[in-house]
Amino acid sequence: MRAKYLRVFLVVIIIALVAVAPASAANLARRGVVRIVDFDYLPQTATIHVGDWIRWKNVGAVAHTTDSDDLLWDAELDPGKSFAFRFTSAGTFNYHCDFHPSMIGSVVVVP
Ligand SMILES: [Cu+2]
Repeated sequence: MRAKYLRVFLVVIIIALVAVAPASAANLARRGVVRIVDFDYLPQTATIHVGDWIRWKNVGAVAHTTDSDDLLWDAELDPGKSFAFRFTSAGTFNYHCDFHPSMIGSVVVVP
């Protein structure tokens, strides 16, 4: 009798895990964060999926920008500020800081 309940319990657990796992993976893929630390984008290359967002957060002490090389987005970020952009097509999207030409980064968007 006890073994039967254990089997039922295990089946319920397995069904629950199968149902929940894909949803959790999808939620995790929905956004990426690039921290701007004087004077770098971290990570310098961020990889996400089509439809995901990237949020740039300036955690440094001076103002920076995130400017798409292809003019897709353009944001100035004072210390403590953030900006998010949604990528709706696959490809590699390079960007830079208008104030500091040595600061460059890229977002790789995969299908
Ligand atoms: Cu900068």
